Amino acid sequence: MTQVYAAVDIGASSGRVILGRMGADGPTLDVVHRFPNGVQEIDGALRWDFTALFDEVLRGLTLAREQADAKGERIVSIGVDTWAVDYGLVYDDGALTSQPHSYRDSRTAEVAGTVHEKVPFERLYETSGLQFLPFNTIYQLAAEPNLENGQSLLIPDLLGFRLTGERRTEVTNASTTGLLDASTGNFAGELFDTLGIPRTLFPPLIEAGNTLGTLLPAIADHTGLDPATKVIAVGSHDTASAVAAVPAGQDNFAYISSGTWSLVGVELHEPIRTGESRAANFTNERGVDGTIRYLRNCGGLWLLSECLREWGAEVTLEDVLADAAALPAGGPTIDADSDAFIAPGNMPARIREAAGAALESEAAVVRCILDSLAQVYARTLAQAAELSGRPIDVVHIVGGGSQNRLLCQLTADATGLPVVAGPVEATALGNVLVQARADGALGKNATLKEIRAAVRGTAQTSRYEPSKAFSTT
Ligand code: ADP
Ligand code: LRH
Repeated sequence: MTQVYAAVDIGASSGRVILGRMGADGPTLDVVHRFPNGVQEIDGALRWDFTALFDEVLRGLTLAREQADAKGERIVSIGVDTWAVDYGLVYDDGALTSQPHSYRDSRTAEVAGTVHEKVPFERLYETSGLQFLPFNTIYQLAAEPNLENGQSLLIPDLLGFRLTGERRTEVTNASTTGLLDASTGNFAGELFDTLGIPRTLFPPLIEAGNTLGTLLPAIADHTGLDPATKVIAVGSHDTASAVAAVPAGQDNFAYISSGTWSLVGVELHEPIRTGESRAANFTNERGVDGTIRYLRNCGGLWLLSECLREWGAEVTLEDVLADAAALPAGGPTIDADSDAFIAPGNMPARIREAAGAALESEAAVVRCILDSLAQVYARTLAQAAELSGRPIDVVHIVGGGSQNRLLCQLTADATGLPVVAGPVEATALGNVLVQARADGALGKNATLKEIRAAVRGTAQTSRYEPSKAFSTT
């Protein structure tokens, strides 16, 4: 019976359940279920509807099992990844205290100062190496009224818990809390103590590639899956899985994981926590196999998707991108990376105001967003190369944004570097390949290089050459 792997991958804008197969050339994916995701106003705050998301996951796993059955295949394991930073608080019996807050909720606006009074940001950075983002878990926890009554499970860990009954904190995502020591890869106990966070708030760590558990009987019954189906810890931070599947064939590559956010940087083996790095607000997130993603979380296609939400069904992504591509270069730009764009609502007006220009058509607003993103990418990649001492020969763009041909070309032009765009579903590929490795279908000791070579075997990519001279100054 052919072995297949189910990847549950939920981004801030949509989720999917995907079946991954290992073929002779490399992995192939079948999207069996897609569903929308987004922040919602629930009980007076911006939150995720976790109950609805879990229902979609179960529906997707049921469809995946039906599809596998129809082909005479067996789902060996399931891996779960989602966006980072957010968590659900659960009581001892596992029930959620409320729907999880979204990182876009304004509750953290006031708390960073309080946290930094207890532990100056310089010290936080020396320990965790995490860039300052007002919504990092460490600040969200400071806004919680009561941490004594339960446990905090990061969103993919919460899904894993609901599937298996096992409580763990997967390391790649733990590194986005601000509470992990970047040198040791363990929780920084003294930070918990100084900030008054119970050391037992998060369950014990688990590394990607290890088995979290098998399905709870009720989940097996509901989905029709074999109760022996494993849930494997993958790079549960979606960006960790995406970067594991960047189809790079050389060392000197940079990546942009392009979706709601743009995660822009290079892969290293040791964190960089110098004063210059802190000043440039670069982050050291943990990747699969102990790698370090040295990157900046930059503004992303949230700016565009929020505009489309405002404009309604009459303006389609395809049409507005075609119109934006026809506009001349050199139009107004904004700082697409500004915190001013984190909150939802009224995005076109906020962009026009920041641009100080009328931007009369929708296409002009879109062109402004994309020119501005390309500018941010060029600046960030130049800094990444300088701060890390690692030259960059090629930029890989993966994720939904790799389909945006205008943005890919503008990025090549602004950076002066060739851009290789795709695969779109890099995150799910990284998720599936870590499962396939754990199962032995890829070789139990396969390195990240070998994982990437497997991706290259089947990935659909497009190449964009820079069309003008490059300058980083
Ligand atoms: P996330 O994981 O953060 O939810 P995705 O990686 O799914 O994000 O990327 C979503 C983004 O991809 C959308 O906001 C949209 O801008 C872009 N995108 C999706 N489909 C296309 C397409 N056909 N052409 C251009 N851009 C696209
Ligand atoms: C992308 C992502 C990113 C985080 C943000 C909260 O989906 O996980 O890496 O910074 O969401």
